[in-house]
Amino acid sequence: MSNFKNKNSFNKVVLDIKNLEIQGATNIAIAAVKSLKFILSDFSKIESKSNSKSNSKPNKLISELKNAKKKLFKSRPTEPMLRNALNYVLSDVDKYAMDETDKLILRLNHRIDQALEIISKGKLEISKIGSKKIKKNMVVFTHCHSKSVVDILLLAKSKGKKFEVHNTETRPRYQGRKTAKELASHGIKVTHYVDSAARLALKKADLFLIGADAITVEGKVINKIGSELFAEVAKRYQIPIYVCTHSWKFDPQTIFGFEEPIELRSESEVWPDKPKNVKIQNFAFEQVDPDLISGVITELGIYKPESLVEELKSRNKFMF
Ligand code: RUB
Repeated sequence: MSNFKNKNSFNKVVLDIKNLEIQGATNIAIAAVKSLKFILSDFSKIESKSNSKSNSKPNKLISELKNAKKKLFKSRPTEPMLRNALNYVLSDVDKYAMDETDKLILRLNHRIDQALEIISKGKLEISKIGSKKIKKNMVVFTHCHSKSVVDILLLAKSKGKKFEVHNTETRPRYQGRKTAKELASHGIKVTHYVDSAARLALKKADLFLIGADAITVEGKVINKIGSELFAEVAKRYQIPIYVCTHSWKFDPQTIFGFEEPIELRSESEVWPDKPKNVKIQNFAFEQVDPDLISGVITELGIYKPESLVEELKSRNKFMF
């Protein structure tokens, strides 16, 4: 076991994802993909220690990676981007079972770097496209903490655009505070509202930007609880609603009838010392009806939810 020096670092990432220390679909996918490097680095050290010219076969490494993938999948089962990113790296790993371990390590390190590059280029593209939607003196409403949304706003600010943001605190975990802090620290004017004041926040808004955790084959978007409620209010005030997301949030399993699960978190997050006979339902996410969505801003361009799925089938073949 002492050979596996990075195992704790890997397990920490799994735990941090589980406990929301690492949150937001894109951050989760990046952390998950990077965590595979800990395992590769352990095996690389073992290979160089054994110093053999026997060209060892990578069976043990492959089974360790499959195990790691399972653990990461389970750490946040409601995150298709995490699954897609890990599948991008590992989907054909069995093909290399007859190869040498060090060659597979090289190949996988390269594949991880490619996945990270796709994600980071995608983020940049989403920011570029999204920032064009922000016009002078606009009030932009957002909910929870989406790095995709934050990056759009930061890019717009860096281009010299003058606008302000209204955001909601996002009980029970207050991810909205993270958004408010990040934006304010870059000089963006932010007004922070409790969730139940979202109508007031939206009334004065010109644009509603949210992130996404998952996109289903029916074009439904799954995002933080409250998203559909606020989208319905926004619709009433005729405020355009854009979902900002990398295309890797699409869940190909939904094609085969799999229902995207909605994360049900612990009661204690909402009310730690609640009376025994009070039941709490703490859903973390909800589906947003495609009819409420003006467009989905992705790295591939802006799409209506239904047409995005068609585009993905031809562009992201590895998912299908
Ligand atoms: C975060 C959340 C974000 C999406 C998209 O929820 O709902 O809007 O994950 O984020 P949680 P990003 O805090 O429970 O993970 O745009 O960063 O991928």
